[in-house]
Amino acid sequence: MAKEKPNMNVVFVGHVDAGKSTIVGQLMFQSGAVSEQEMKKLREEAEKHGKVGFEFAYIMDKIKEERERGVTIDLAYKKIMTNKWQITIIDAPGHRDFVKNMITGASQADSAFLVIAAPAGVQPQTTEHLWLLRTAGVKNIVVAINKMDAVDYKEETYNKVKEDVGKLLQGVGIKSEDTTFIACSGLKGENITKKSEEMGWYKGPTILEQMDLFAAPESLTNLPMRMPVQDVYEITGIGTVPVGKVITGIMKVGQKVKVLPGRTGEGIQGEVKTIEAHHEQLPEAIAGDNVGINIRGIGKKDIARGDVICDAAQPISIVEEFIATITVINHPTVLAKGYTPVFHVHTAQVPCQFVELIAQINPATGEVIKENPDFLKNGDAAKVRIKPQGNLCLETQKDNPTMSRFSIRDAGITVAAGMCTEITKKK
Ligand SMILES: Nc1nc2c(ncn2[C@@H]2O[C@H](COP(=O)(O)OP(=O)(O)OP(=O)(O)O)[C@@H](O)[C@H]2O)c(=O)[nH]1
Ligand SMILES: [Mg+2]
Repeated sequence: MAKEKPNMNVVFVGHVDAGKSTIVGQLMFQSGAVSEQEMKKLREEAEKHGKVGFEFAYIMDKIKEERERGVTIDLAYKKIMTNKWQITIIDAPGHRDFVKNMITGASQADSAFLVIAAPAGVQPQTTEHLWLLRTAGVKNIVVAINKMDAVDYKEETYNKVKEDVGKLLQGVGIKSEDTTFIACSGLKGENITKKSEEMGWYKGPTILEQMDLFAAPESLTNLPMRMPVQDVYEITGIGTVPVGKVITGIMKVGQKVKVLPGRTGEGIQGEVKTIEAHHEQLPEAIAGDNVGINIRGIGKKDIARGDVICDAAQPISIVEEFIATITVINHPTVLAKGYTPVFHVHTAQVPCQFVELIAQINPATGEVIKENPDFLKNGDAAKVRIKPQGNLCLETQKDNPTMSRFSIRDAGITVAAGMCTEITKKK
């Protein structure tokens, strides 16, 4: 059997109407995943809705409301094989009302294309999405300057947009010189899978070529072992079986592990007896593997969803307090000190209180705008101090990025998202 190619998740983000879905749709069409016949049908449907030009976007936008309005609402996924990877493309919405879906997409991504329409240039969600990509820990970011056909394929316009985006990148700590910029037209299919003859001045990769140029996702196997518990089953003949994904490190049979915070908040120790995936017993599981395990010394009453199974030699901390960088996405009014929504961290859900709004920061540059603001509103980014109201396991962005991220939800909506930068351990 041929060796499977490694997977890489690539998200397309950017302001509404920048042409994300069109680029992805064109990529699928030119790669042969969509036939001429299907394309013709989509063109007819676009015409029917008075949305000529949206036919490529329709490959990604399948919901009725998306097609009628000509806007992406929810995430859409497509697989494509390149020389190096099996790529999962995630097409995110650009409209500000659907930012929470974009955040989910960003949280799943290894790499990203930030799409900007050349005629429009930098727009509000260009900045917001760039900041959210950084919050989600996405390091590989490439800028696609799209709709080049609408500016007569002029290098001058491309350079002007490139310069403006360069300033934004600098603000989030990315060097413009180290960043790839792609001049393309999703609608006309220029520099998507084929080198454009209209833009002889452009020497960089096409969108498809770029896929193979992305650096490999960081190996998470070198970090301490963490397995957030998704569910716990009781299986006859085996006993208690917590299931979930090993998100960092390596778990081995015989390894001493600690379950934190556990029912008591003290944690409880055990030893990995069996590891199973797809009805097969394994000697070990590595970061990315979904498994069910049995731990000697740990019964049904000791473990629940939200607990983290850790290497006993390097356990995760239960936090008394932590400092985080957050972006307010969708709060009905304003967010102030004392607010206590539910924090979703890995598989845990813990109410946490905002005890201090340390500073409002510029989402584009990270610079302090205001010390100790009285409140935060939608679109604001801030450094805040948080106190969990229960036992919460968390790590800093520096120690373990995947265990540092969280979203904040209240009454069914994602109010904010962020990452932990400093922790005070519980005694
Ligand atoms: N001229 C021109 N128009 C384009 C190009 N790419 C997309 N468009 C048009 O831009 C509009 C929006 O395209 P979409 O692909 O839906 O944009 P999007 O970024 O996915 O939008 P949202 O997902 O709603 O944020 C449509 O009318 C497209 O025809 C392009 O390369 N050139
Ligand atoms: Mg779209």
